[in-house]
Amino acid sequence: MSQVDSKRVDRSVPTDARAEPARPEDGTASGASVAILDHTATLESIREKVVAGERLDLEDGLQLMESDDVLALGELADLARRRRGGNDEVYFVQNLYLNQTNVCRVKCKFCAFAVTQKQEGAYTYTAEELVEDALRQRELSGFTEIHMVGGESPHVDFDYYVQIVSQLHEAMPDVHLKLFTASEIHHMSKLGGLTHEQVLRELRDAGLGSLPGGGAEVFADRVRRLVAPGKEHPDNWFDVHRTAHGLGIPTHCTMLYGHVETYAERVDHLLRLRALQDETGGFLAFIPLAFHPENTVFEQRGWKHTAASDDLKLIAVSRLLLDNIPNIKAYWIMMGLPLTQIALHFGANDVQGTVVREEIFHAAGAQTETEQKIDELVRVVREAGRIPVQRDTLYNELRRWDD
Ligand code: V47
Repeated sequence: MSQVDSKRVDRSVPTDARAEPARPEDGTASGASVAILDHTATLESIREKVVAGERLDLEDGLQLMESDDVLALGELADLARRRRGGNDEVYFVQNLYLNQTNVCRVKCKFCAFAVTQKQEGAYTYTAEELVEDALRQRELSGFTEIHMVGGESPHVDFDYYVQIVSQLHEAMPDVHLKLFTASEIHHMSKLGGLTHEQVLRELRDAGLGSLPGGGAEVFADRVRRLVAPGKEHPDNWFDVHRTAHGLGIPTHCTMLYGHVETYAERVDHLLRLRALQDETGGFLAFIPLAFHPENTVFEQRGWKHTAASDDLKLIAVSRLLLDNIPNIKAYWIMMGLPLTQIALHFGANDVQGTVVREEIFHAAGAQTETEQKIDELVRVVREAGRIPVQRDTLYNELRRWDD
């Protein structure tokens, strides 16, 4: 049984924890059984809700995840997107990726990027080095955003992060700084003996513009215990994002799928994000992140890259359930450009960015380029029958190609 098949019959959020990631063939299917679904009828009742503008619930989410009718899911998601005001525009941002350090104390089992300070290849850049690098890159491409995430290094202090933000902001005041996952913000609060609010206020005052959505993984305790036992509790992820939204700092949100999570745990994750968005409205976009197993313990245990059908399903179901998050990103770095084009017909309306120099997915086996030029992204979006729109981080239009 494949990893994906193993999830189809498990509709509960399991509570048992295992010390190690399960082998694919161990799955979560044992003993469970559900009635064979009449997929056509099921999707028809969900379609009626979409057309009526009714919110989908947990049961709907499970039925969507369990459906093998990927084309029908895509069509439904595109319908939902359009009924909520979406049109043919597809966004991208011109951005530079930086990683301040790959040194990390956490040792998440899905991660091929992190090292310890003593390992070969460990690096921690100073604020000056990051500024110098960014300025050099800026001569080559006129990015409007810096996206930076990194490890939770125990060998730096909170001031290190403040210096990074303030020096980048001073050197490039017109560039939006989208820096540090909620996990890193939580780490800073520990380093500095500060609350999340104190950390975020200080970083915002130094020039931070928004937060990326990483660190969310899958919120279910069972999954966290299996894939990221050393990571802070998901409550901290929510507290950081809720606090950021309260301070006027918009954020992104993610889900890392395709490892040990069940369909029920995916739906639970999406509904938790939707609930916070109801409360704050601070999420700009959701980005499903497909697990890349290379150079992780999962590779040794037989895990493979997610199937294209699962990637498309994730895009579609996210669009259908996250009725209050305006943008769903098809991350070309993870799915490649051809599948990204199809994802634009499955509910996605953003292809992330030009992404100069991605490291996290490439450490874990991504075969995609590490950079796309604007011309190439424009071509890809156009060939998919959509209108390319270059945006800034806050989704203001900078340029469009609709001739
Ligand atoms: O939290 C780590 C994921 C995240 C692997 O907000 C992996 O626009 C797949 O935050 N296979 C960090 N995923 C990256 C991140 C991000 C990326 C793109 C866009 C945005 C955004 C944010 O990367 C981690 C984890 O969930 N990750 N290792 C891996 N082997």
